[in-house]
Amino acid sequence: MKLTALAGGVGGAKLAHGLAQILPPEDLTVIVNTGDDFEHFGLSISPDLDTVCYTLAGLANPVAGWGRADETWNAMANLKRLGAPDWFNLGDSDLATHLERTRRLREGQTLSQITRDFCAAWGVRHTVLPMSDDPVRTMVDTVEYGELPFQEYFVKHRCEPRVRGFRFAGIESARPAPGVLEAIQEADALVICPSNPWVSIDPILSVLHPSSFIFHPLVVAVSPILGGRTVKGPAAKMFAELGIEPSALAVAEHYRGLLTGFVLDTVDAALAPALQRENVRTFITNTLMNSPADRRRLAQDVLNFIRSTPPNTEH
Ligand code: FO1
Repeated sequence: MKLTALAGGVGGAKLAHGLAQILPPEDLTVIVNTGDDFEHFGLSISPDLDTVCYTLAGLANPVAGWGRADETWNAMANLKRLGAPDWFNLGDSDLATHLERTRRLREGQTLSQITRDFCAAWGVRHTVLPMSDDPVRTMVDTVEYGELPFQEYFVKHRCEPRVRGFRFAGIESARPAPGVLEAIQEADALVICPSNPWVSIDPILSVLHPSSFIFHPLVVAVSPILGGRTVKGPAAKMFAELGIEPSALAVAEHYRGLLTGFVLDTVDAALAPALQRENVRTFITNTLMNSPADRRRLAQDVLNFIRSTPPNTEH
């Protein structure tokens, strides 16, 4: 079975890793959000792409989920000593990625070419595609500071400002990267990973719409919210600040019209009937991914669910 997964950073990377443990390389493509990308110290940084690639390569920091395992921080310590901005942590090994990506982009290579080469160098055999080679920058509209570039909201201000809305700067002229539309058309099913719907998945959907996504007959999402909270990141806080009660149901509502099936955590089993009334099939399981074995188990659940779900011909 050929799957295409849509993913943001840490949560998306974990499920992608689980799927990659089961599916052969030719059967899994991961399309990754690039709305979090930014320039820092003159370097082009693609946090979600790096998180997905490092995770699939087995190189990711197992505690933080982003950055590299066994990282050293000499460059950062020395930058700090010079009075340089130190709110965004760049490890020594990770810096090599940003240096080489920046050099290649300046030479005229595309982000998707560079990602393909980096994956080959890191031993990642499944296909990882940036959603677009064109720059898209997620801007978070906040009560306290007005519009903030995503990483300033997320890292510098630790997601504390209250959110009023989002804008994906550059989205009007951004085209899906080479291979993205094909990966969607050729997939037997699409999986929306348990990533933030507002800032990880919406940028990808915005690049795709209206070309193809909404017509896919089999789309399954895994809820990033369980028991009204997120495991990591500000998704639940964002829902609340936008006036929507954070719940798995709110996530499914967010993807209304796209979904064939929805995977809920066991703590949210009581929400299943409401979804079924909306014609969305549900699957209830433990969605926590605390270990590589958990990732594989959840991925297997998602695959079994997809196999038992008939495509929605009304899409
Ligand atoms: N997240 C943090 O919370 N603090 C950091 O200093 C930080 C540095 C960083 C460096 C490289 C990278 O690829 C990711 C990094 N992240 C950091 C994670 C990143 O900002 C977010 O996880 C994503 O953008 C949200 O998906």
